[in-house]
This record gives sequence, structure tokens and C-alpha cells, in this order.
Amino acid sequence: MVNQAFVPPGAEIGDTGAHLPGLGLLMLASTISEVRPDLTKQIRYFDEELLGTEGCLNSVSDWVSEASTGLVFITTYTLTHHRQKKFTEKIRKPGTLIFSGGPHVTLHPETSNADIIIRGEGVSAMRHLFSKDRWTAGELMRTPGACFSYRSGNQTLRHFSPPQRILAPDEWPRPSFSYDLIPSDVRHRASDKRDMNGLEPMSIILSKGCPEACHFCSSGAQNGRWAPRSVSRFKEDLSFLISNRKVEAIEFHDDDFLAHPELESVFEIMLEIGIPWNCYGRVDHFVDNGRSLAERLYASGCRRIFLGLESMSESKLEFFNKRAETWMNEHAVTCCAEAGIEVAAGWIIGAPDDTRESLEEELESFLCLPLYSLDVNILSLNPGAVLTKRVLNGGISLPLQGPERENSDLLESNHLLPNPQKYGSQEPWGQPTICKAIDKPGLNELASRFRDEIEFGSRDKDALLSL
Ligand code: B12
Ligand code: SF4
Repeated sequence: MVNQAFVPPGAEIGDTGAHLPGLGLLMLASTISEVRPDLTKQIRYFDEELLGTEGCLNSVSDWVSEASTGLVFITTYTLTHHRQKKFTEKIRKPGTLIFSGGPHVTLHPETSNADIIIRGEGVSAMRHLFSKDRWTAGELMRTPGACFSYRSGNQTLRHFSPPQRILAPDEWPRPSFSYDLIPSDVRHRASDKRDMNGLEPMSIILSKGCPEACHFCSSGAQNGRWAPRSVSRFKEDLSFLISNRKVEAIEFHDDDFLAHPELESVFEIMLEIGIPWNCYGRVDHFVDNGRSLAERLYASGCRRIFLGLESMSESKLEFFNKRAETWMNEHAVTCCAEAGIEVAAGWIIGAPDDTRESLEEELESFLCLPLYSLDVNILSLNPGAVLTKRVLNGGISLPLQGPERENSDLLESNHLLPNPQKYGSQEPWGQPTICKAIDKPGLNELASRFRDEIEFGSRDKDALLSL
């Protein structure tokens, strides 16, 4: 008997306040059921927030111990990878095989202590592995994206595969996400910026990756080329979701929901189900007929949109390769606000040329926009992002950091993985900042002051939710 435990990334560091289903793991669970329907009843999904840290460990351990072979699946994020490693250490025992995958180990498989690491999308790996009777080293080597250690004579060798990123969303399993696995007592929660009057959200996604490539962002390195999913498949997944959970609000987790080529059909489906929803989108979609787009969004139930404006300075937008200008930011926010859609936005501070004066100016421009909320984020260097690569290859010089004012470990290690001993636990956690004029404590102090100064907020909650 093979019992399987799926554990999404836990809370604490990088906690956005949100608590949502781990779509990647739910997709892998559905893939395994597709290949081996006989295993379906042996798959469980464990939620750390519901169970607590110790409770989660114990529940997973008990579940996999009941079988002759236990398989544990963990998603990794860079900011919380140390926690996932600790979890792996505690859960490890004979008869249990631990898999890790997701954003962090896709870029840094060498840092994982799991038994098998899958880089990139995990569906192809699951299809390959679960169609085999035995998992020999040879079979594992043929598994898309797999990395692992194995014995050869008296030597231990490591095998590394490149990340898999080419699977088209229409080749995802059916249903795409096993929402039915989520225990009924798990209560999901939106982050503040996406909260819709306390309605319980469920998330869904209908594309992979992003059509753009901002230089601070790692979506391309994680997901490969952007690809949308057909509307018919989306409809199937949505009806599976609605028939398995009570859905009060929907969060679309696509990087750029508005880029979907069949957006009008998606609107029709959302109008038909009558559930309020929110999404992420890019401002360039509002350039032509932005008012009409915003009205159609509202009419189909969109009540909040997250626009990653990032900056109100032309040169900074260009430095980020945002491929948007400040007038586009302003226009998109105005179109949405006038249509009744609340706009949550993000602002990144800590670019190399930011100064206290330039940031005060940006803040003034943001405060003039009809926003619902504005997240102030200090630029972080995600694995795989263009800016991270430029810092590592010397194209952007790293201002000297910390009390010792030296960056020697970076030059030796050739990575920028979080190191809170060296770079402190302020934001960005365990990482250096690259702003020339303001150091990390200075950026944190500014971020905290800006957050206090920003006061937007919902105009009328009842109007927001009336469909
Ligand atoms: C939804 C989302 C969230 C949700 C997470 C909900 C949840 N419970 O999972 C919320 C809003 C809570 C969130 C929070 C954060 N997020 Co986020 N998030 C995303 C987003 C937009 C989509 C992820 C998703 O669901 N994709 C769809 C599923 C189907 O794909 P997937 O998860 O990648 O899974 C596939 C593969 O990765 C792989 N896989 C995944 N896990 C596993 C495990 C195993 C064992 C195997 C074999 C394979 C495997 O197989 C899956 C199927 O093919 C991505 C951007 C993106 N487009 O990828 C960012 C992203 C993952 N987030 C990111 C970040 C930085 C964060 C935060 C740290 C932000 C912050 N500063 O607070 C927090 C961390 C929260 C935490 N506690 O750890 C980064 C991660 C970078 C990194 N190297 O870690 C990303 C890539 C965004 C970016 N462009 O930078 N996020
Ligand atoms: S920041 Fe947003 S728009 Fe830019 S590449 Fe990342 S997901 Fe796409």
C-alpha cells in the first residue's frame, strides 16, 4: 500500500496573510489519480494552518506510517525553504520517500534535502513515475525534471535533470485540481488586498506563466513560456470546484488574467455563476477601450483587481522592464475605479537609483490615484530573475552591506539565497538590497513610514458585492 501526503508551503516568513489551496499539489494529486485510479483513496492533503506545525508533522507521519511505502510531496518557496527542510528532516524514516518541487527547488535543486526533487512542472514526472511498476535509478533518470542521489559501487552520485516547462495547460489532468481532497474544515482566507468583505475565497488558474518578463520577477524562470488554457477546460474545472466546495468568492491566480485570448467567454461563464471574483492584470490591456474593458469586468462580477504598477517613475519602470508608462498606470486605475472595481496596487522601493526625494515624489503620485490599497515592497532578488542574474554576474554592483561592510560570501557562493545571519531578518528577509543611496535599514524605515501614510480603502462595501 502506498499512502501519499501533500503539504503546501507553510506560513510565517513571507506570510501574505492569505490562506489558499496549494494548486500545484492539487494538480499532482489529480495526475496520480488519473494514472493510478486505484491509489486515489490513499491520497491525503495536509494543511499546516489547520493542524499547527507539530500537528501537521504528526498527522503526515501517522498517515504514511500506516502503509508499507509512504510518499510525501512538499512545495518549496525560497523564503520558506529552511522550514520545508526542517519538515523533511523530521518526517524522514525508512519506508518514506520525500518529494520536493515548486519555485525554489526548480532553480536551486542542490539546496534540497528531499529524496527526489522535481524541477519545473510536476505533471509529466508524475505521469512517468506512476505508470511504472518499479522506480529504478534508470527510471528516475528518465523522469522529467528529476534530481536525486544514488549509489554506484561505493560512491554516492547525484543526478540533476533540467527543469520541465513545456507542458501546455490543456494537457493538465482532468480535473486540473483535486479540490475534493481539501478537508472540509480548512477555512481559506484572502490577503488584505484581495479580501472581499470576508467572503471565503477559492483560487483557480487558467494559464501558465506570464506573457511579459519584468526584470525583478521570476515567473518566466519558473513557468517557461506563457500559455493560456482553453475555456472549455476552465469550465470543467470550475464546475468540479463548485460541486466540491462552497465557493463564496473566486481568486484568479493567473499572472496576467487579462491576457487570456478568450476573455469574453470567461466573463460570460463568471456572469452565469454569479460569484464575485478578483484577479491580477497588467495595465497595458486598458490602453485601447480601457473604460469598456473595466465595465465588462465589473458586469461579470469582478470587484477587485490587483495591478502591479510597481512605480510612478518612467526611468524606474524602464529599469524594471515593466513595458508600461506612468500614464498607462494612471489610466488603468482610473478606468477600473470609475467602473466600480477596487484597485489594489504594488509599489517596489529600493531600485539602485532610488533616493529619499525620488521615493517621496513617487508616493505623492501614488496618493493621487483612486486606489483601494498600495503594497509597499522592498526589491527582493528572486532566484531566476534577470536582476538577480545581473547582480551575480557583476552587471549591477551590490552596495556593501551589514555592519562588516563586506560581500565576500556572495562572490564565493555565486548565489543570493537568503542568509539572515549576514543580511539580517529585515525585508527582504536574509537578502541584500541594491539601492545605492539608501541602505537596508533605511529602506525598511521608509517602507514602514510610507505604509503608515497610505490610507485608501473601500468606498462602499455593499455596492462592491452586489451582483
Ligand atoms: C498563487 C500564488 C501564491 C499564493 C499561494 C497559495 C498556495 N497555497 O499555494 C499566495 C498568494 C498565498 C502566495 C504567497 C507568496 N508567494 Co506566491 N505565487 C503564486 C503564483 C501567482 C501562482 C502559483 C500557482 O498556484 N501556480 C499554479 C500551479 C498549478 O503551479 P505551481 O504551483 O507552480 O505547481 C507546479 C510546479 O511548480 C510543480 N510543483 C509544485 N509543487 C510541487 C511539489 C512536488 C513534490 C512536485 C513533484 C512538483 C511540484 O508541479 C506543479 C504542477 O505542474 C506564483 C506565480 C506563478 N505564476 O507561478 C507566485 C510565486 C510562486 N509566489 C512567489 C512568492 C515570492 C510568494 C511570497 C513569498 C510573497 C511574499 N513576499 O509574501 C508568498 C509566500 C507564502 C508562503 N507562506 O510561503 C514567487 C516564488 C519565488 C520563489 N522562488 O520562491 C512566485 C513564483 C511569484 C514570482 N513571480 O516571484 N503566492
Ligand atoms: S511582474 Fe507581473 S507582469 Fe511582470 S513578468 Fe512578473 S507576473 Fe508578469
